[in-house]
Amino acid sequence: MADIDTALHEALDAFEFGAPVVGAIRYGQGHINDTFVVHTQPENLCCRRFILQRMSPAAFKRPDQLMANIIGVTDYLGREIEKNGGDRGREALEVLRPKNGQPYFTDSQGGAWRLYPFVEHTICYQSAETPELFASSGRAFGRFQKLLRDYPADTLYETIPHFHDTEDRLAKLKAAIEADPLGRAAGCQPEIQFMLDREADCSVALSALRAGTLPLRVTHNDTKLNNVLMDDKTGEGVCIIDLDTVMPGLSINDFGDSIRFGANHCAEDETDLSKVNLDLDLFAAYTEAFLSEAGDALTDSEVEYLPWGAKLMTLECGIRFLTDYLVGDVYFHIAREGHNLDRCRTQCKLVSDMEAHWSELEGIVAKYYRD
Ligand code: ADP
Ligand code: GN1
Ligand code: MG
Repeated sequence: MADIDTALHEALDAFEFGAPVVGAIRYGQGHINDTFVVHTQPENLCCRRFILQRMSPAAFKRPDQLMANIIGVTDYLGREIEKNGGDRGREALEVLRPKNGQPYFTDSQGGAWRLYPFVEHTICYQSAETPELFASSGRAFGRFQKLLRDYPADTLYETIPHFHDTEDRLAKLKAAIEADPLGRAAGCQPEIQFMLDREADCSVALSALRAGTLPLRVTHNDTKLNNVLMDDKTGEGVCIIDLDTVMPGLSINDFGDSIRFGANHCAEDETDLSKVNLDLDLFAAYTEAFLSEAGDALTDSEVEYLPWGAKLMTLECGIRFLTDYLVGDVYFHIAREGHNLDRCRTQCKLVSDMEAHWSELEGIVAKYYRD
């Protein structure tokens, strides 16, 4: 059994913080990595903070490749931000190497740890409190897409194979239903049926990719609102974080995953489904903002498929939560029994809502394209 406290102490010894460490505590609401904020106390100066993370062994089999991607992308973003007159120390993550000079530290249990400066004077929101705030995140993710437009995609490793391969996600769900190792399938038949009824949908974006209608780009692939840090005074997006899944992918998925998580007023694990509704005003605010930054870099077909990005990311995430529930919650961190099933149910509700409002979604996208 992995002992995270022992490993954390080894990691704290492995990095140079430049001042005494006064504490390290769990931080944030990510579902994947083990994240700690480290407080240090330089003499006669304010406390300096760092983000120390153990990369998830369940999600990432090759931390060497993962960190090569992140170092390549953060260096590139930093240079582009500087060229545009921005502040690279604040607007791009910076990988801080361990004392041994490697890109990350491996503890005695095999865990891989990395360190970033804490980006201060920012807020990480868990829900879009206003359309303005959500729009700021849309501009930030749109800008990210644009900044990486010319990044050499062939130098990126695929950190999680088949990450947004929705057909493969459905196949894995079917395998989990078949194996049903914990006997949980009987208790979630409506959710299983919901996913199986949408088998044809799972191929829509992939068929467009195979047909050459949608191009592969360098994308973030995990564009939740809590993966962008917002300025604590202006509310503008400052820094895109959680770069573990920056890989060749579809622009519509980056748009779609933001909508999935942010265009409603509920937490992803809300159990009162009557509260879980797609908010068309939030959808419109994000669409306008995202297109204002990324629009020129996208083709007509990509823009036309944006509603599909929203629906497919939501459907796929529901499939993933359900699969993880069936196999015993081995991938997403959970805080209670049935947590992944609760998360799956909110995704089903949002997919149904998107289906019910499909022509409105298309109309909003058309309205803001080259407006
Ligand atoms: P996960 O993959 O588990 O979601 P993240 O990289 O998103 O891990 O980090 C989890 C949380 O930690 C983020 O949602 C954010 O609140 C916080 N965080 C991560 N990196 C930084 C940073 N450099 N500065 C400030 N907060 C950060
Ligand atoms: C995970 O890492 P985090 O918490 O930002 C997951 C996403 C899911 C999301 C659902 C690497 O995101 O793909 O959409 O949970 N990240 C990975 O909330 O699997
Ligand atoms: Mg995250």
